[in-house]
Amino acid sequence: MGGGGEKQNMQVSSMSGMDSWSAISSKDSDSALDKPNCRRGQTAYVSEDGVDDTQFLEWKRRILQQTENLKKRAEHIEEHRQSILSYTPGQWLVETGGIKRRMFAIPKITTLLLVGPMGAGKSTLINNLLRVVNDLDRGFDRAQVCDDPSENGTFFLEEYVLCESSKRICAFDTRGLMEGDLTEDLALLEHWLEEGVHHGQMALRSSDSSNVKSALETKGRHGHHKLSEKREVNFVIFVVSAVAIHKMMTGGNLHSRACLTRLFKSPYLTFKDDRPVAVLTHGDELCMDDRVAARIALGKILGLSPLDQIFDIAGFTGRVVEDSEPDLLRDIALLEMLEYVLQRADRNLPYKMGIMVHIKQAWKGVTRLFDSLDGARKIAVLAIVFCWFLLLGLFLAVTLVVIRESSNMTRICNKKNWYD
Ligand SMILES: Nc1nc2c(ncn2[C@@H]2O[C@H](COP(=O)(O)OP(=O)(O)O)[C@@H](O)[C@H]2O)c(=O)[nH]1
Ligand SMILES: [Mg+2]
Repeated sequence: MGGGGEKQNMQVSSMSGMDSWSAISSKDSDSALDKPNCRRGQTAYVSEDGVDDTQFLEWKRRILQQTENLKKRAEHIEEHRQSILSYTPGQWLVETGGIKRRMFAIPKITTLLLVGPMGAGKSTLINNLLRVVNDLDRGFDRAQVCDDPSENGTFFLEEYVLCESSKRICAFDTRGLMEGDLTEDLALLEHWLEEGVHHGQMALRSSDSSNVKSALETKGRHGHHKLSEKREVNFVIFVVSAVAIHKMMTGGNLHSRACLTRLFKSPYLTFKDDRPVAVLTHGDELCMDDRVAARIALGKILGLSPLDQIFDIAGFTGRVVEDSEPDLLRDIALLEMLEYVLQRADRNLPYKMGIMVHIKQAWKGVTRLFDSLDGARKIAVLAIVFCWFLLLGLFLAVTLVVIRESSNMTRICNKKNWYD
């Protein structure tokens, strides 16, 4: 993948539309303030987090500078697309510490997992990635986008092959988080990251209403997901809506804020020292100051620098909005975000496992399955296991007796033959 030093660091932001950016950059920024929710000058929540006006203006200046740089790089968008299209898993792997390339478990396909709150824009992001990587027409939709995700969200994990020609990169759309018990969300993350993911796998929570449960169990009854290949997750994209952050901070919703932090900081989402990449969506619905403030606030919540690892990419939603994001800026930001993620995925590839690790993993899986059973089922399983061991013991004892008897018989026959 090409690119200079700046691109390697990928401190990039697509930020808002070219028009609204130009407006903000110029002295008269009123044109960017016609949007609902606009709160120019009301960045109090940023101040609460210890960012004073001077710091805020500095962040804003740097973010605007990033956008200017991004505009320049957009001239080479085709090179970025080609570098993604020619990507092969392990391309960015670095042999260090005497560990050779052959010692890494390089997958056939690099798997990215999109996680985040319900309605954050995960499915929209997948559609946008598919469109830009494969150079498809606007409005191309494959992942199911829901205007009311609580009614009809993503309940089954869906695999999307991002690069249709080479089939070397796939992304999984997942069920929205932060709609119920946080411990259940954390358990889902642990399950996906530890056990791997299947296309069509159901993401059920025990706190789901009985209606949802029975509907999902009916829909997923064929268990087709077991036929699909299991994918180990290579990197995570954490999707958050700027509007949600804005509401969270202005409304002083400390609980949601704490939940977001805990989810993001789940050790299962971290690959060695690399945290997931964060994508900030819905920024097009805010005015510039609020958008910058939301990005700074997200950096504080997740413990990231607003300029590093937070990609502000408002998704193309198919709706005709007056000053919607210009395609070119969004597309280059999407491609650069993808390059960043692929580099991180390759750098964190696991080592090939020895037999003992396989046994340990299998044992872990068995104990986890056992723990998930209720009391009566646990007793039944223990009884079955006991009977199996009993039968095995009996079988071994009988086999030993038979072997001993047959060797005795052979000896007697041999003696008889000798006397004869
Ligand atoms: N304005 C705007 N709307 C978005 C953006 N991303 C997603 N949406 C809308 O937000 C809603 C939820 O999006 P969806 O992708 O289904 O969210 P998911 O639940 O995380 O998969 C849909 O109505 C999308 O059209 C964005 O960046 N800007
Ligand atoms: Mg979705």
